[in-house]
Amino acid sequence: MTEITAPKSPVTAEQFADEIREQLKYSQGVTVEQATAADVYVAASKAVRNHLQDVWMDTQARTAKGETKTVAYFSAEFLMGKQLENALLNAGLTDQFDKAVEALGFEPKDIVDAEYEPGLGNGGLGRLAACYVDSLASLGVPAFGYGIQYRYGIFKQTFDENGKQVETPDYWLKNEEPWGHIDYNRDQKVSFGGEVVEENGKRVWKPAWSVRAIPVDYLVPGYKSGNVNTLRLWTARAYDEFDLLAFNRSEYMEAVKPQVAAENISKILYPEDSTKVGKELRLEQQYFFVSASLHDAIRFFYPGEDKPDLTTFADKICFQLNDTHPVIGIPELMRILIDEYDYDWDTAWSITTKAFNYTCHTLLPEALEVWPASLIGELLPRHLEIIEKISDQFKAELKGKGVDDATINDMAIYTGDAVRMAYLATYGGSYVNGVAALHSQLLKDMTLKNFSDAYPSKFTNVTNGVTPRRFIKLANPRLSDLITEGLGTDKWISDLDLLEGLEPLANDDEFVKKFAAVKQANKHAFVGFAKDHYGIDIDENTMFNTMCKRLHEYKRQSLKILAVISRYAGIKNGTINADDVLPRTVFFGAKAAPGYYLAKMTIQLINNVARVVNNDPDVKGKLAVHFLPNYNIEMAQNLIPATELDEQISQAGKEASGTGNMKFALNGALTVGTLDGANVEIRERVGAENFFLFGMNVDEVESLYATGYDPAKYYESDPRLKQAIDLVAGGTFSEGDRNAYAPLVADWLTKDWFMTLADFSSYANIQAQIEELYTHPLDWNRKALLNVARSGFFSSDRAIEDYLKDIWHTGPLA
Ligand code: B1H
Repeated sequence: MTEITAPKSPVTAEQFADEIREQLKYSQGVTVEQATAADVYVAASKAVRNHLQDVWMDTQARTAKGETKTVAYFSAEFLMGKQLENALLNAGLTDQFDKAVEALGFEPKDIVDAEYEPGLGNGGLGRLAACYVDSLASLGVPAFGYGIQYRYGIFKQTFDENGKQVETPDYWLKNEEPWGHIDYNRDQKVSFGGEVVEENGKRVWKPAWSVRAIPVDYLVPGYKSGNVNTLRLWTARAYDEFDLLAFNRSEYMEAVKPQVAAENISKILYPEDSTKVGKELRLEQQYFFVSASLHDAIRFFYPGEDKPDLTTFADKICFQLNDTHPVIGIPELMRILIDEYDYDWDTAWSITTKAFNYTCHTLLPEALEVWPASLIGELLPRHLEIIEKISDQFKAELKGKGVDDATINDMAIYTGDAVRMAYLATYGGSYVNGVAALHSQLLKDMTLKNFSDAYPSKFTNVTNGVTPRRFIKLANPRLSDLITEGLGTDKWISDLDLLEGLEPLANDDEFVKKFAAVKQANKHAFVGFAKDHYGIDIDENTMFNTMCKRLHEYKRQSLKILAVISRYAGIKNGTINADDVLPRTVFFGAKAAPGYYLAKMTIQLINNVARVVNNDPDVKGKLAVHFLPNYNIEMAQNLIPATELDEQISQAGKEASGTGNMKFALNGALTVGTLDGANVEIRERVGAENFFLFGMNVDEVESLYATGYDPAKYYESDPRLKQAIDLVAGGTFSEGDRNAYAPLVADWLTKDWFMTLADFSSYANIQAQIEELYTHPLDWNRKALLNVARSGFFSSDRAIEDYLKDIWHTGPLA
């Protein structure tokens, strides 16, 4: 038995400085005098890692005993953000670091900033995975994150001289990356292609090619928890086996093709958010990391055993499927159990269904992955056989439940030419959850209705959450200090419900003024950040109004920009009295999928509205618009604390949850939003009077679709809207070119699938209410403070507690 060892004893700043010097010398080979900030960053990171190492190994040893069920979070994306500052915080080394670095002659901030942000995710789904591994470690739960170490993360976004998005590759590993531990000795072989043959009455897969999956381990330190978990990201390498036959024929390029293909598997993150990709390489990626991870889990819990008793496997570990991307894991575990460990079908099925659970993150039908059977058959022929058998078994089971044939047909996992991954996940696992109350309800009522009717007890909800460590403590030190002062403790960092204790202080004008001063200081700091990073000048005495998230039609950046244009036009033509206008600075941050035509055109429009508005003396001091390039975690950490008004304006029923909405509320912004995703719960908790609600609800949207939606009607009936669209169509934002935005305008007027025009009036009307409140700073800040006090529920610690209780049925290590 491994004894539990105490975390390594804390160091002094002097010792920590010595450790950094040591790293500079032995790993960088530079003196302190020669060292750059980048050197010190690497050295300090390695020193911090060394401090975490004992606890990490101890956590693994305790985890491996298998006495407490482990959670494995399977996700194609982990959008971690910069590591150093977070590791320091969670390890309790921030003060020592600051002093040590200063003693070496550097600014702590410069060292932290020297880190290159890993962008191994698209947006909310990837960031959620990162918040969840942080909370699992902080709660002391034994857990692994399993995913892919892409060579290229989400693309870097810039804008060309016409305001169009330009994507450049994000080669984040170009310099030394001190966090990932590459472990060549824990590799796994992942095979593809070939055929299935019958041998001695058994189906035997004879793959055509294999790749080597090598784990790169990232330490996930819990916040002062004495636990360090593992995020294991796989990288693909070729085996150096050549196709000798081809080689002998001197077809060298042919011979090395499989090697090239192998390394491609982990080369790039697909930049599509909320749409299915349907590409062969994507399926290869999914199978690659899931197969390696399942084998890794078996090896971890049954080390060195040839014939382990895997009937207890699901008591040792459970696999959370982060959307459909890892769902191929279900037939893969079946294959492993049957083909590699000789279990019969029923035993394998019983283990598999116990081991898996599935989180759905969408309602958009186009986002639910459906793979062509021909593709699966070519790449994973044995899996296709298993999927067919699962599908047949499922049909029989439904028949036994008395489900009619038409419904059974609608529910088919395998349709004959396609495999529906969401259906496979729902049938093949124990629980299915949506990511906000409304979303989970809509899954049951619509997207997965037949499944919920047949298996009601499988369905549950876990409302998303965000980690207070990164998104309050690190992002907003001023607010953090004020919260600690108000509560008289900093325990809120790991128990966010304590924020409720701030509620009485909303009646204390002095405290509210301090809160307002924090916001003002954050705005001031952001003005500096924006000057440094983007070279722009911002007036800090304007309302900071932000919309940052992926660019998607359903999220309706169009609605925001049309309202901005309408405001601009109103000031210009005198329908709005310039003296009555509340000065605002509107920030956008958003990446569009490179192939998403209308989204990219929307970016171009916003940039050109910004160009026109910001250069027009008539609106100077009243309205400014900035599209900040390359929205990422670092920008979020700077922009969110400075924001006063947050936009969550998706069409009701389309945003599964949103997590930005939670980050803004927790940082004291007020929200203008629709009844969509987690907005519904945010509003319930912070109070309707502290939330700017507008627009149609889900039922209204549905009935408008049903009666036939005609966007042109709304264009004709609200002169503000008509004027805004006419300006776009008339070339105001394209130097007179009336064609520049024709596709966008045509879409608004004839299709407008997400009903931007229908919600415009309601959205424009609520602005008066927003501005009226803003002219009473004490009232505004009181409401903002109540948003903070009442948003503790949106901690990812609470979300993980929900998963533990309702889905995983496990808890912290003993
Ligand atoms: C979310 C995705 C997503 N939902 C496909 N679905 C992807 C789908 O690479 N792909 O193919 C990538 C991502 N992402 C988001 O998940 C939802 O839109 C948000 O509402 C939600 O807050 C977030 C986390 O649950």
